[in-house]
Amino acid sequence: MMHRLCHLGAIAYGIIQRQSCEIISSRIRCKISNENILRALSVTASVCEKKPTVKALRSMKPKSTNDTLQQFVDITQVRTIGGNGGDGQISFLRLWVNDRAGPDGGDGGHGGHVIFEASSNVKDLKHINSVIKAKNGEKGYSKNCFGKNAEHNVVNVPIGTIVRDVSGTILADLDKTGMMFIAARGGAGGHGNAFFTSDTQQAPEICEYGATGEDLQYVLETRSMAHIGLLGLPNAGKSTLLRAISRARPKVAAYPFTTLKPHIGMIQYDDYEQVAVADMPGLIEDSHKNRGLGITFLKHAERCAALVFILDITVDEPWKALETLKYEISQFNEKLNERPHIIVANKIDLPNAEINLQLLREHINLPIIPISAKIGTNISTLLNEIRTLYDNLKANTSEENSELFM
Ligand SMILES: Nc1nc2c(ncn2[C@@H]2O[C@H](COP(=O)(O)OP(=O)(O)OP(=O)(O)O)[C@@H](O)[C@H]2O)c(=O)[nH]1
Ligand SMILES: [Mg+2]
Repeated sequence: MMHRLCHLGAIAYGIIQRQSCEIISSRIRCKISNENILRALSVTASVCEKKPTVKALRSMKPKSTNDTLQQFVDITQVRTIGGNGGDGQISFLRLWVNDRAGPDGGDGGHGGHVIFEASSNVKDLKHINSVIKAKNGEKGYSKNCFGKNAEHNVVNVPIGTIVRDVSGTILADLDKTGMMFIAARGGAGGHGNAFFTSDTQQAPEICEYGATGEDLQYVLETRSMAHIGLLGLPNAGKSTLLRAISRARPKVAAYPFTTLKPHIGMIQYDDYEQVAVADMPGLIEDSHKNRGLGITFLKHAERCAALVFILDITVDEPWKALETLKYEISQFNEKLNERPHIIVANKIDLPNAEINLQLLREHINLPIIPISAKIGTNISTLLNEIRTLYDNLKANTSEENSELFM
């Protein structure tokens, strides 16, 4: 009995001890956790002082080996034809009690208009056909039946599309979602003979043809193309770089003017921000005088909010390439030189790149990012620089020049 009581006492003592232990340990835990929270808070405070860095995402999906055929279309000429109006009808009603019951020819329906509407669903003009037609109105019928009006042909264009006539005069600037421009009016439907009935003319045998729709030509131009434009002499490695940083597949080859039309790629960052980068055709000396591929693609550069100059570091005196690029764009539009930009020295994986890079650094007193677009050296630094440039642009974009940021 005594033995059992002792045993119970020991158990009770054990329980009490364990509980007190738990209380003590929970107190200690509480203290520790409080300390931890304080430490965590101080860490977060110190982290918050620094700007959080965003990383460019690397797509896990394997990239296609085929070249992208679709190019970015930022300017296009288009012919718009409105629908013709339906013809009126000549008809006389015959009833079994009255076989001369009077004229009953109905009017034709109106032809449809061709309308351009600004929409955020489209980003470029590649879906725009060279000829856009609207449907014709239906003809009138007997028994005073009017023909059906044709539906308008509404074509979506990107926000910020400028509509010009062929002589270059600006006719419309569709800079808000839903803004519309009637490019070609449809013809009105013709009247049927019932319309012409009068006191003096009780059985008119006349009707009208539907009017023909307008047939007009326009030049459509998007105002913004990409956030960042890649500029460089032919063969500098612009297309290779776009392939390296995005899923775009512009053609790459070791001969000049491989790229003839611009390509757009998107860089995706881990905070879901997307930065559009445009690969332009190569620029050469006297491009502003329409040499080489001419001023068309200098116009592409105009539609980018910031520029990245890509220099081939393996050529002799690479700083001359930068001078040429800057001279050409300033000759075309002086304001282009004031655009924020980054200078990139490409092909550092090749021999004598290091020496040329040092020489370039001596000649140009600006930050230069050495990369190899082909094997991927230093691409992440460039992507971070692009993101910083983009963030600064976004923060400094006023309402007036916000169109480049659409
Ligand atoms: N070794 C090496 N070769 C590169 C690098 N970047 C590009 N190239 C090569 O340079 C050649 C031209 O590259 P592209 O990307 O077509 O040059 P581009 O500037 O787009 O040329 P254009 O479209 O003609 O103006 C190709 O043979 C590429 O393989 C690089 O970082 N290292
Ligand atoms: Mg190219």
